[in-house]
Amino acid sequence: MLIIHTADVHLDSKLNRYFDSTKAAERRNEIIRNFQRMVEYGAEKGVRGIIIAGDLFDVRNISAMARDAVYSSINNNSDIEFYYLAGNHDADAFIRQITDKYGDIPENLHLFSDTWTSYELACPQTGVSVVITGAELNERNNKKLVDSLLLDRNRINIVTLHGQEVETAGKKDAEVIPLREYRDRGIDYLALGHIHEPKYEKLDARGYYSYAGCPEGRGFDEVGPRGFNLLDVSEKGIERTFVPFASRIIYDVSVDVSEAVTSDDAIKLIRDALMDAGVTDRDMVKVRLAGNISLDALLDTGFIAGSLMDDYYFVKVVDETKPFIDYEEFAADKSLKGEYVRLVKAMSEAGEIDADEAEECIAMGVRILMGEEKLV
Ligand SMILES: [Mn+2]
Repeated sequence: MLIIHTADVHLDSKLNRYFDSTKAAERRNEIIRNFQRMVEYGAEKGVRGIIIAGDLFDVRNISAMARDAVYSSINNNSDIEFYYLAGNHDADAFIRQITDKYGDIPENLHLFSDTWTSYELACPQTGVSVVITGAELNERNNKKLVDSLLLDRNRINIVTLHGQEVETAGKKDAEVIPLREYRDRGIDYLALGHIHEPKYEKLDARGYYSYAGCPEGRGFDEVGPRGFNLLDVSEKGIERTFVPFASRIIYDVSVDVSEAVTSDDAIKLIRDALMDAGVTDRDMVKVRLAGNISLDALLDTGFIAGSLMDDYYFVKVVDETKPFIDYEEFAADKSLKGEYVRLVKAMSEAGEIDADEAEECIAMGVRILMGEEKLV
């Protein structure tokens, strides 16, 4: 029996940090489409249940588009049972809105509350069944909730929660999941939401815990493959496979541009590096310029990013290069530039500024003296 575990979809995310309004709207639609595609995938594969471990929506003001898309996905797939645990972003807006508009929630949509609720899900073909138990964490129930978790150890148990994993809980933490307290309770699979990076680890001798991660990366803190967990439940237990499913992947790539003297040299090096990293024209990438570059080099991050934007969905370029300074070269230089370099070097040697500051002063000062950089 197959079950999907997803979380942190964040439908209706603003996405205005990097994108203009057109691109942000396009990405929001892609996130909605990702959810629809996942349900279509589930229907095709004969998936029996979809667990949504919180943060299906990003904001309290749910768009009509996202609401109707989720409603239809659930309502049109009555062979799939949906287990929707509200996360810290969800509120109850979705349920209220679909009740207002459609009269009732679909029969195959199952909800949780701030105390434990269990649902049994069985596969008519194989006879395999699993118990899905979940509760929504908040400041009031968090300390005591685990004490009332009573599972039948003879059953296959999935527990779903939305919160930050910690080893042991501190005094007042809401929405934390103290893993130690969830061990040896008969959990086979702990289906978690909240952390956006996919993660799968051993919980105890019997079970595993996993964050499905957000299905589409939204910013440069959500790099790498994104998707959902596909659980294969059998008599032997639960086997988990991560299914990469994002329509675009976000990359963070460091490129050594030590050999570049012009922005165009750097662009060529970057293109090669991005090709090696497998970045496609659909993807988003943060390029970190690295290496030690000559003082004569002029790498304009704005120009570089602008050029690369033609070939990728979105590009951000950050300059993390260090200047390569050959002090010998300036030892006998009679120009103002030579004088300046010797002065900064003397200050560094006298301990008035540290080596990093000296490098920065020299790199900036030399460029200004050469008239190639404006004072900001
Ligand atoms: Mn989240």
